[in-house]
Amino acid sequence: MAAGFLGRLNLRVLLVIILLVVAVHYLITPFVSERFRHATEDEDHARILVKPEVAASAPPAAVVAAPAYDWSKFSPYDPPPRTERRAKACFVILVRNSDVHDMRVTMRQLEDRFNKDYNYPYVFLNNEPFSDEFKQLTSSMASGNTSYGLIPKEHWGYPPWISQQKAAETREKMKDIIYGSSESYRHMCRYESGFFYRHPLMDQFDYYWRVEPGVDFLCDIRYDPFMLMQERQLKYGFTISLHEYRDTVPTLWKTTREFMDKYPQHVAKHNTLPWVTDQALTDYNMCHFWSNFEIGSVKWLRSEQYTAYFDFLDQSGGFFYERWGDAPVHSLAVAMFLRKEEVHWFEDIGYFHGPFYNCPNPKALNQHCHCNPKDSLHLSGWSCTKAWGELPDTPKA
Ligand SMILES: Nc1nc2c(ncn2[C@@H]2O[C@H](COP(=O)(O)OP(=O)(O)OP(=O)(O)O)[C@@H](O)[C@H]2O)c(=O)[nH]1
Ligand SMILES: [Mg+2]
Repeated sequence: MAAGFLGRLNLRVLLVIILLVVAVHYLITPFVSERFRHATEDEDHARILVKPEVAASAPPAAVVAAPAYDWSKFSPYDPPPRTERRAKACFVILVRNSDVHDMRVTMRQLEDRFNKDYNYPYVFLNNEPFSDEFKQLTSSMASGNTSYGLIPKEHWGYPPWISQQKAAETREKMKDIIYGSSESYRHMCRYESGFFYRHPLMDQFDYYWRVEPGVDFLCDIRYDPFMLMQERQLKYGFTISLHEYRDTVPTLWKTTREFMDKYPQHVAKHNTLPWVTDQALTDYNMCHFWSNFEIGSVKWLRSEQYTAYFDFLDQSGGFFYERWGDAPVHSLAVAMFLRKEEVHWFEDIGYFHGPFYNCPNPKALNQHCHCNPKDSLHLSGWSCTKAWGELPDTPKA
C-alpha cells in the first residue's frame, strides 16, 4: 500500500516537473530564436555569427607556447609547431544558396584537415541574399566565425560603358566554348578578378584563401599556410597551374601589353613575365594559376598596380566581349608585378577541383593524404608548375 502511495506521489512530482520544463521551454524559445534572427539577418547580411565556444575556449592542449620559429627555414617536411598566433585571414567563398550541400562537403574536409585546429573565419559572398538554411547549415559546420555578404549591384552587372547588345552577340558567337554562352559566368569572372577583395567584410583581413563549393582537400595540413604567407611576405599561393583555352582570351595579351606600355612604372624590375611569354613579349603562352584555389594578400590585390590593371582591362570590355577568366587575369598580374620569391606553390596541399588534382608525390608528404600522386596535374604537360619552378631566382641586390 505504502509503496503504491509513494509510487503515485512520485508520478505526480514527475508530471509537475515535466510540465514546468515544457512551460519554461515555451517561455524562452521566442527570445532565443529572435536573437538568432538578429544575428544572421542584417541589411547587407554582413553581421558575423560569433562562435562563443571558439572565442571563449582555452587553446587546445597540443598548442605550443609561442616558440621563436624561423619561417625563412620553413619546410612542409618538418612543419612548425602549432602556436596561438594567427594571421588576420579568412576563407572567402563566392557561392549560391543552391550549392549549400557541396559547400558542406568541402567545409567538412577543410575543417578536418586544417581548420578545426585553427578556427579561421569564413566570408561567404553572394549576388543574392543568403537563405537562413544556407547560413544555418554552413555556420554549424564551421569552427570559426561565419559572415554572409551581399554583393553590391555595381559589382555584379554591366558597367555603363559596356554595350549589352554586343555582349549578347558575343555569347551567341561563343556558345560552343565552355561557358561561352553564359552571362552569369562572366559576371562571376569579373567579380573574382576585381571586386571580391573590396567587399567591406574583407576590410579586416590581410590574407584570403579562396575556396569553392565541391572542391576536396586531400591531405592533412599540418601548419598554418596563412602564417607562412605572412611571415615570408608572400603575396600569392597556388596548388595547380595549367594552360588556358586560347579562344576565351583572344585579346587579353594585346590589352595587357597596352597596359604595360601605358604604365611601365607598375611592372616590377624582377618580374615573372618569362613564365607567360618570351623575351620580346610576343604572345601569351596561356599559363595560369588555377584560381579556384588561391591563398593571397588582400593588400596586394588592393594595390595601385593591381587596381590600375583591373580598371584597364575592365574598360576594354573583354570580360563581356570575350570570356576572360579571373585565373589568367590574376596570373598575368602576378607575372608583371611579383618576384618569384613572392609566390608559393603549395605542393603539399592535396586538392581536387574537377577534373584536376594536386597530390604531393614525395612519400613523406603523401602519407597524410588520400590521393594518388600519379594523378597530380603537375606531372603532366598541361601543367605550368615545372616551368614556374625553373624560373631563375631573383638576383640578390
Ligand atoms: N553567388 C554566385 N556564385 C557563383 C555564380 N556563378 C559561379 N559562382 C561561384 O563562383 C565560383 C566559380 O564558379 P564555377 O562555376 O565553379 O566556375 P569554374 O570553377 O570556372 O567552373 P567549374 O569547372 O564548373 O567549377 C564558385 O565558387 C561558384 O560557387 C553565381 O551566379 N552566383
Ligand atoms: Mg569551380
